[in-house]
Amino acid sequence: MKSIIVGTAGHIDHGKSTLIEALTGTHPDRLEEEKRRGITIDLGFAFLEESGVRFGFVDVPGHERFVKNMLAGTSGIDLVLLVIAADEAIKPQTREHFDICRLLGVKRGVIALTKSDLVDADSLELVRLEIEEFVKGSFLLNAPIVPVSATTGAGLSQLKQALGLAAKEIEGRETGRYFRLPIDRSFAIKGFGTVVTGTLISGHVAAGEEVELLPGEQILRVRGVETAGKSVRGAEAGQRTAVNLSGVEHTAIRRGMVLAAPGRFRATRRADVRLEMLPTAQRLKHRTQVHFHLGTSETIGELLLYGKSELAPGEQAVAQIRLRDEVVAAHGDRFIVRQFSPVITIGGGMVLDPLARRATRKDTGRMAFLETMERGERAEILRAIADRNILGVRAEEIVARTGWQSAEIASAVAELARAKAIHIVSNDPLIVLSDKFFMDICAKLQERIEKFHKENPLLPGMPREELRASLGRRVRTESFRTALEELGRQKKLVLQGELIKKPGAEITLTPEEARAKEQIEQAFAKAGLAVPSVKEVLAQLAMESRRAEKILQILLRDKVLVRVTPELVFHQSALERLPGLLQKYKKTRGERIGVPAFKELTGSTRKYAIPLLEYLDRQRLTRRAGDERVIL
Ligand SMILES: Nc1nc2c(ncn2[C@@H]2O[C@H](COP(=O)(O)OP(=O)(O)O)[C@@H](O)[C@H]2O)c(=O)[nH]1
Ligand SMILES: [Mg+2]
Repeated sequence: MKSIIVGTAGHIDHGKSTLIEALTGTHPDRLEEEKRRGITIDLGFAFLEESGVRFGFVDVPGHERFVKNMLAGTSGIDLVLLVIAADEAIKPQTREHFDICRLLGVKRGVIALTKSDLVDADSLELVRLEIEEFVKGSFLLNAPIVPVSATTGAGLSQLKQALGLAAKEIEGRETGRYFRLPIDRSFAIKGFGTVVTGTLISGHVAAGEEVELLPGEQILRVRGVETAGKSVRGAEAGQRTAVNLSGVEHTAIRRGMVLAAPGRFRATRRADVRLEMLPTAQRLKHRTQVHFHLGTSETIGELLLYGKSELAPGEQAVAQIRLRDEVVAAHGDRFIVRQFSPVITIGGGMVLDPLARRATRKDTGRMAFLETMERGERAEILRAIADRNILGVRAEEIVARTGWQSAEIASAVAELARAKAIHIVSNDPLIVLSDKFFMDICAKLQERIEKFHKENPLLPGMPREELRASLGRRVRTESFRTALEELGRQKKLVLQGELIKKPGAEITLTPEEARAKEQIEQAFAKAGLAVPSVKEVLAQLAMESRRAEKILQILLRDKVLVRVTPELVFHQSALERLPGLLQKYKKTRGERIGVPAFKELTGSTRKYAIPLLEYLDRQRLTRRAGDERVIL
């Protein structure tokens, strides 16, 4: 069954609350003060099943002092029931409520011409004409105008029929979207604990699920769900919903907060918006303070105009709103702005970027970006987001900016990756990087390697970590890794374990260096196991020590020489003899060998015997056992 939220609208005393009671049997005024004074102050609720539709009614106050409560109720509605008393016709809050519905993007409505029992047929016809003129060119252009009387019951069945027909034409909400419930009430029920209510504007919620309370990012568990006063397993978009929560005091939750699917929405103090001024508003200057209403929340904000000093009545512009308090805003959300003082509705609009950056003159790409956010296809939007994020964009940021589902993100990512407009630098979690930043990284990596070879002709390549560090923090490790792999695949760089080098980069020695290399090798080869110190060998070369040290490094890297201790280096041919000697010893004299026997076997002194035995232990050719070694 379809669920539709109907909001009343209209001037005070035009019969909104009475009409809701006549339609549903429930009088929506619930506060003591409302009953005493006979006026609606806050939102009231009632339910009706009619023509195969579940209607949830939100009755709003008509009094000009309580428009802010009206706004909290109207933000989630599918259909407006505009109430106009036949004996009074159009009054100030008829206009203001109508403007608000238009600015909030309400698409359909039914007009009830109430108190029809108080006027004659000619007057009724006159008011009808006045109303037709009033709604000309608006979303209510073809809305049915139904004369009714709550007193006599006249017209009520026609009104129900008109509501049923309008409901059929309303597109069902997408229940597959992320759950979001802007909260309008929070209270405690004995034996149940905290209950919050609101209009479920997207997705669905069920008992047992985890939800996030925003602002504040608190994760809570749903104990139970009610709609239309009945306990249900779950509720979906388009239903008035009460949620019983555990783990939170009802006093910690206020109207304006939001229950949402965990991790999908973010609270913000700054948003870029499309702003529309009412024709009746005054000129709006850059940096004007306003009251800002979005969802059920209300706060104070400052409007910054981009490239304009003021906005004329009836004009539209892209602007930034800076808020005093955090609100939960998503792409496409509607909002209302009211003049700071006296408080009247002056305009409204739509959120384009809920996570807007601080407005700066330097940011020349912002207008084009917001244009894309407003009108672009998904892939264009994702590309625009990626192009403004040098670090790359994570999936959760895409969701917070756009509200897209995983499959929608995946298809936009796939399309852009195929076109090489973005690169997927990590799959889990998903991180994408714009091609322009990716290419920058590739160019930098090649440049750094080029420079490294130039400055270090005797080193085979640059250690990976050193290369990573040279890029700084503006490059994610994931981006570095992906760019490096790509350059490797394209054979622009060679990845050799922990070393990165240019293809064909060979260490070229000058004749002098080649001679030095030969000398070093010979010195160790001749020495056998009684090697001289490294210092001594290098000192004999006619070359400064830094360069000589590098040549030694080449010999060590090529495993011509082997470093046994920091001070002791042996020629590989000398060490190669040891396993054979040990095996022979084992055969003739047993598997155990002491230090003196080892000295004798190898013809070395104690100075060398101990480091060599430790080296053999490390090589697992021997194992220490007390003062002796076991030959393995
Ligand atoms: N004669 C007559 N009076 C009505 C009708 N509907 C409402 N009223 C009266 O108008 C007054 C205001 O109604 P109410 O529903 O509180 O108006 P609201 O402020 O728009 O909610 C009350 O005294 C109602 O009894 C109607 O159809 N006929
Ligand atoms: Mg009322």
